[in-house]
Amino acid sequence: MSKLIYILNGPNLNLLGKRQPEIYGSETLADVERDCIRVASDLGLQVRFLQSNAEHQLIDWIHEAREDAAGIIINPAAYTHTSVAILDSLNAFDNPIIEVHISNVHKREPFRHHSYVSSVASGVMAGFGTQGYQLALQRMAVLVAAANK
Ligand code: CA2
Repeated sequence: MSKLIYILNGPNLNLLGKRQPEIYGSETLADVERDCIRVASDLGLQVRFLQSNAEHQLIDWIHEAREDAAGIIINPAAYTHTSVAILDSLNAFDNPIIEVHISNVHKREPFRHHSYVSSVASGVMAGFGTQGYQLALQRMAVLVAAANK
């Protein structure tokens, strides 16, 4: 049976493709979800693709992932830089975690340079646009296969 990967998206990412295309590109979150489902299926993975503007909802999904996910790919958006609560919930997840940022956060304002999530992530994608999600899935497939050897 194919392994399930949670792809979690934080606040305001529902606006993707609708505002600030110079930073985040013109693809909508629905486009990103469609691409992820296609790439995951080629890799023999299944995805549950979710977005919320609420910190508690993201935490509840991370807890849910403890029961049934082989990995988490997360773009915590602004919570990246603020949320010890999301870090704590990810610390309770035993399988691989990959952090994704569409923009290159290191080229932006200093407050975006620190991530609470990076300390628990196997890897971090930043600045690859929405393609970063597909690249993260490719890496996740390798990590999941290695964990099952
Ligand atoms: O580059 C990323 O993926 C970010 O996680 C995006 C967050 C930002 O706070 C992080 O520093 C970097 C912002 C997500 C908001 O997304 C929007 C998309 C289109 C229009 C407005 C907001």
